[in-house]
Amino acid sequence: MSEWTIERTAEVLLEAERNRADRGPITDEWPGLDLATAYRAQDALLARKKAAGETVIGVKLGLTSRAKQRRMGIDAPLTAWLTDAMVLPAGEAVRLDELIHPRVEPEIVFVLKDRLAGPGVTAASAMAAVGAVYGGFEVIDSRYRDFKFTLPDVVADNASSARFGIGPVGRTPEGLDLSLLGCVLEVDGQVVDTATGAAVQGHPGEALALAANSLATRGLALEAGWIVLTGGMTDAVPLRRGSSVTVRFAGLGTVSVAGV
Ligand code: 0L1
Ligand code: MG
Repeated sequence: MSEWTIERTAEVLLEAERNRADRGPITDEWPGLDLATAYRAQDALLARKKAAGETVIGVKLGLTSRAKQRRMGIDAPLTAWLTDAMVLPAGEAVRLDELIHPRVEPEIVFVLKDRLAGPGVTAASAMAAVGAVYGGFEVIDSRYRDFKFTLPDVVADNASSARFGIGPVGRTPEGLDLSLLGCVLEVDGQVVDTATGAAVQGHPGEALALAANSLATRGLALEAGWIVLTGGMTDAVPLRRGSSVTVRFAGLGTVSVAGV
């Protein structure tokens, strides 16, 4: 077995994604995988996706809510990349044979009208760069068995990214109190969870500022036109064949995703 490196980590995780084969945490085999190295592995994974034709269209935050942090046993947020291959057009079902063990979570989504570069970005300056706010969902699909990982593991795995969808209603942030923006999460018509935007770092604008400031430490910025998923508002629910997950947002419409 060859030595663990950044490039090998990226290749192993990409292969797990392509083959729909979960695995144990990389840190079990490479305790030296620290957070900074994991972000370099995430970038190496992105470079492979770009070489295969994918385009970066934004950024996602993960583990920004207490519900998510508690479930995953990790108390720090993280950032990862969104590419065009992850977009699930409205009404399109998720093919479960393309994924390992998908779970769905509600997200408050921003589309940026301006470039946003840290350091020193505050929630207020972050929100000034937002062109539109949407309700949406993320389908996560960790490449680690049973979603068991440490922070560096999940960072290297591009924060379990798989698919995401955006709802039908985009509104400018002016006049919206995002901390009070409610969502109701349903599985096959049954309510399973609820949250408000305050679940996401107190206000989703704080999550956006966190993304800009965190990218700045790597010499990167959020670009105008990019999509930002601010992080699961509730725990994620499994997506099963023949089943559908719906999120109803206050003032931002309803999004649904089915598993086939
Ligand atoms: O939005 C999120 O909190 C996604 C977190 C990604 C890690 C995971 O839950 O697998
Ligand atoms: Mg998410």
